Amino acid sequence: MDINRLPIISVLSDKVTICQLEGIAVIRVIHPKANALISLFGGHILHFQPQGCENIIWLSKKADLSGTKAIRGGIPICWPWFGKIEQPAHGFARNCQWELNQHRENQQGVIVSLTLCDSKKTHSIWPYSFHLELQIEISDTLNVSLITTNTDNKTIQFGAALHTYLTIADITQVSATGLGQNYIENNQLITSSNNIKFDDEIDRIYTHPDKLIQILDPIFNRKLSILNNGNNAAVLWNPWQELSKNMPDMNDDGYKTMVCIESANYDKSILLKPDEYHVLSTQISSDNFISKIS
Ligand code: TA6
Repeated sequence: MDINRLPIISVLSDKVTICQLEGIAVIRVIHPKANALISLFGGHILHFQPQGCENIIWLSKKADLSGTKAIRGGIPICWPWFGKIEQPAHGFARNCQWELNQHRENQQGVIVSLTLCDSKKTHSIWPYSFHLELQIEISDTLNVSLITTNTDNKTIQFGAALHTYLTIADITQVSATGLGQNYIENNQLITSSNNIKFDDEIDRIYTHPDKLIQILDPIFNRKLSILNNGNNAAVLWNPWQELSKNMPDMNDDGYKTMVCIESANYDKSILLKPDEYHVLSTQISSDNFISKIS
């Protein structure tokens, strides 16, 4: 996708523009430090490309951009739960229209803040009042923070994930570090000190990850560093061939060029009393792989 050619809806500054991408409105950032696209539908980051680098965030070529279905790729906001604990899968925040709260910019980059509050629609799914703010800092690195504030008069209990799809050159050639040895897969708790192999579908909740997770990509000659905070797990997902074929919004070979590393609270274990808040974050950066290890 050529983000320079999107039809413009309104201009916020010479670097920040609201554009139309098929059925959704997106905030387009074109800055000397990095370019980015953020969909107001879902509060969903679709693109992040520091200057001089390959795009870091993967978006499916067949993603549904009509604004009626969750978008395949980018950074879906899973909230107020992760996975299929309840319906809809991964919560409702990724299917809601978010508001642009404010944006700020300087020579170092652009900060965009989006908000989502409870509504009649959200109360029909989850009967609590809340305020969500998504702070997105676009610079050499991408910093994403999801701030949940309990505006209800009862304690709320929830989970969340920043379900990041990362762009890689070839799934069979990458390796991952920092995920730890303990994970849940197919409802089983597994401990393994073996290196992670990418040769089949993988869907794991790592329960004791390091703060820093890295994806080493020798073909793109880069190391993606993911620094998570406020999470109790890191999720690793690649659907592989068969599942990709069965997903209408994924190319058959889409699995080859993506891997999900998610900053997650997978089990609805966050409790917030009225007026309390919680911050879940992820910071993503790219370094030259070869030069750093030599
Ligand atoms: O985070 C991994 C996962 O929960 C997988 O189980 C897989 O289903 C994936 O998310 C995508 O979920 P989605 O609802 O977007 O199809």
